[in-house]
Amino acid sequence: MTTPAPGSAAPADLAPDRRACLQALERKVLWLSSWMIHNANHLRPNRDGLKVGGHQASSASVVTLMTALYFDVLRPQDRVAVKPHASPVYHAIQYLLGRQPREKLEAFRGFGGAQSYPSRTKDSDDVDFSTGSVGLGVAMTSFASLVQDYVRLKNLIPADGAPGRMIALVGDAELDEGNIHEALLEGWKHDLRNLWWVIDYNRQSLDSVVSDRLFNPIDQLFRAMGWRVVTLKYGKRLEAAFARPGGDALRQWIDDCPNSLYSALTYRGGAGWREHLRRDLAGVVGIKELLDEHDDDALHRLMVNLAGHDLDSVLEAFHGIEGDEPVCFIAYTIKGYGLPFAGHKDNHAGLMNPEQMAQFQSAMGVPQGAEWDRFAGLDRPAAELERFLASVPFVGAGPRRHAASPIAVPETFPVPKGSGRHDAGQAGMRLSTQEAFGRILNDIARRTDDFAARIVTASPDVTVSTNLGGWVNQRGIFDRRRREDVFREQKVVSAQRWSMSPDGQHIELGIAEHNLFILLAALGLSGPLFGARLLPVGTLYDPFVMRGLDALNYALYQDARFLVVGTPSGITLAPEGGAHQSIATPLIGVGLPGLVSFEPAFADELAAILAWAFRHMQAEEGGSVYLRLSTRTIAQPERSLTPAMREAIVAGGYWVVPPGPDASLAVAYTGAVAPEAIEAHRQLQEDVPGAGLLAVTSADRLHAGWRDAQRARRQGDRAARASVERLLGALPAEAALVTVVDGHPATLSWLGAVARHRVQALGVDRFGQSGDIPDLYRAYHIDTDAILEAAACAVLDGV
Ligand SMILES: Cc1ncc(C[n+]2csc(CCOP(=O)(O)OP(=O)(O)O)c2C)c(N)n1
Ligand SMILES: [Mg+2]
Repeated sequence: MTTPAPGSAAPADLAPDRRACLQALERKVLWLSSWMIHNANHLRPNRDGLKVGGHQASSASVVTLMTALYFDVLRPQDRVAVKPHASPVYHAIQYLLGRQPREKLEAFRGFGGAQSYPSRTKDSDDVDFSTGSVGLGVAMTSFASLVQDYVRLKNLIPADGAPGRMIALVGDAELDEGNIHEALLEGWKHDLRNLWWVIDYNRQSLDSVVSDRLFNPIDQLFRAMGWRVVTLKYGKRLEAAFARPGGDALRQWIDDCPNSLYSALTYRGGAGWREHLRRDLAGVVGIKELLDEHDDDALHRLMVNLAGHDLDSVLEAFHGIEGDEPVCFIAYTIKGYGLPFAGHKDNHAGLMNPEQMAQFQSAMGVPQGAEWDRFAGLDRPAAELERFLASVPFVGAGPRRHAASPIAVPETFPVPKGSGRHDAGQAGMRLSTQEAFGRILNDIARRTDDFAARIVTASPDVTVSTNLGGWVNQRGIFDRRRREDVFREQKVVSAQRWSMSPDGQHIELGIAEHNLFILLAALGLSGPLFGARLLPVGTLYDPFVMRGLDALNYALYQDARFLVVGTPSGITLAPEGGAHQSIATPLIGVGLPGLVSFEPAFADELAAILAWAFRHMQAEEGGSVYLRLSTRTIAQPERSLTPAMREAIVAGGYWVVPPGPDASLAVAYTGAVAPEAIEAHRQLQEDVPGAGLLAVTSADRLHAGWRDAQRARRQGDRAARASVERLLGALPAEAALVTVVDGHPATLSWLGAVARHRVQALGVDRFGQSGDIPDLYRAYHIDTDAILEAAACAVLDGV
């Protein structure tokens, strides 16, 4: 895609009154962002004694950059991730644009108010990407640009519109986050376009001043990744001073000035600058004159005139970009610029005290009582500013969030047949849930409908080993350019065909799991971001869900919709050993909001769950879905699921063998341990007549249903009953439950609380190790004998 970045009017086109309006608004954004935080901390009643907080210094740092972007440079199709602690700046800008009511600002950091960190779902003023956990929003822009290419190259959105730029406003310390580097490398592989990262190079983090000359490695890093780097260092006033006699020495002095000293002098003000320049540049022709011409205030203003606070420099830099290559702007700024604690190393969480705020208010010319006024204290008439704001290109085209119509999902998927040998004593052919998943996708790949066309898969270098190979062979790998499969051309025999083209529907990633989840976040927001709904499916080894966990959490926090498959899982992947065996992931599945998790045992269950999942991913009140699958091949039941059975599977569980009226025991199992549970149950029949066998396909769904029913009853709906309550209501109250799962036992142990049954909870709560399934199941007490032992204990001893 070579379409140039849109809307690049040269700064010369900027009529003088527009520049004046921008300058006035810049001032107002600084005021409002500071006031919003002050109001939250000092003027709102505080009921709990907690510091409310907010970041006046971090906000002040990006006021000029964000003023230039939002009021001039951005176009409606652009999408922005704002560094989390600049949330007040974002909300102030939206308020000025008439897209955020005053009450939200007054309630900043309060319940129902503007959020502490920009939130797509909780804020009402059109946040493009949520931020908060530093680094993730930045990476999100990379993957959003990949998704934009994906939907454009496939003509899923009208081709006539210009592509948007995906823009991140990045804190300099944010670059310490490893996920940014993972995203950079991955982005290089995918030849990303239309991506801007604007680094707020204020040389301060939370605790301290960052290392000197950090810009060097940053510059080199981005260039090495194929980015263009634009450094905005000195503002127009300093540049003019550099052109005077002695200017070179002055520039050299600032260039050489350690970050800490520059920050400290910024805090001290004019006298400090004077003292140092007089001493360090004594005898340099022109310096004395320069110092004499400037009083302390003027000298201070000159010395802090960095380009990131110089509107003209910033506009020039942004408008100077043509073409669609990724650009990194290193914008020199000062943390707390324009505020009394500018440059102070401890200013991250610093707040102006009431006296400082009063002084600031008077310096800003804002009359008492007019603090929320959009234009009070500005040197332009309100009518002119209103006219200017009405002409801001960013908001010119109406709502920026797209509505994307749902994709019809097939009612059911054919259940893949097992293969291999019949097991003695066990009916049906053998199959693993992972293989069944691959086969169902393989079948979907043969479809010619829109449903199949909208599925996009992704995997961090485990495509083949998570059984996506068949799908990829048919649907191909996505790449902006067409590339043939060299092995195939060279007639090297392989089961995998890896041709790449813009038509491909699989995005192959490097190993970094963070990237998978952030890509899923971007793919899962393709509808609202770009207007084309996608059905993303990501696969990874289940233990490595933990590696990508913050990114998964981030994706869900933004209400991105996707299906993630963790496979293989548990100690069941036996010989691979403890480092590859997941234990806590079932609890992650239960614990994460916005994610419904399932762990089916059989292929027919999986088929039913998948059909539901693709609908749930698209439902208004739906969410994402997580499947925990296994490579263990187990005998498949010979049955044909009725609609009621499918419903029960999706609801979270069903009685394989309902308990008899006098049953004293039931065994409840999840996932790959089904054969052990079935066998234990068979052996129990003689001694414990009427014992039940409960299949739990989703502890998450059962638990959520239970909580919903409890809440409904508290709210007066006395008849509300959860499916798990109906299921366990069939088991006499004196009976015991033995639960078993290849994962943490807390996944199922709560079942005992539903209808007050005694519980023996089996599961894995120690790190695993290499072995085969019989050895490991025995060692970790999830084998048939362990179930029988637990049953005996429960029934005979009553514990
Ligand atoms: C993953 C994560 N770790 C820690 C934090 C806490 N934190 C918030 S801002 C910050 C420092 C950020 O410094 P920088 O990116 O330079 O931003 P500045 O405030 O200087 O603009 C830290 C450590 C966080 N929000 N996210
Ligand atoms: Mg910083």
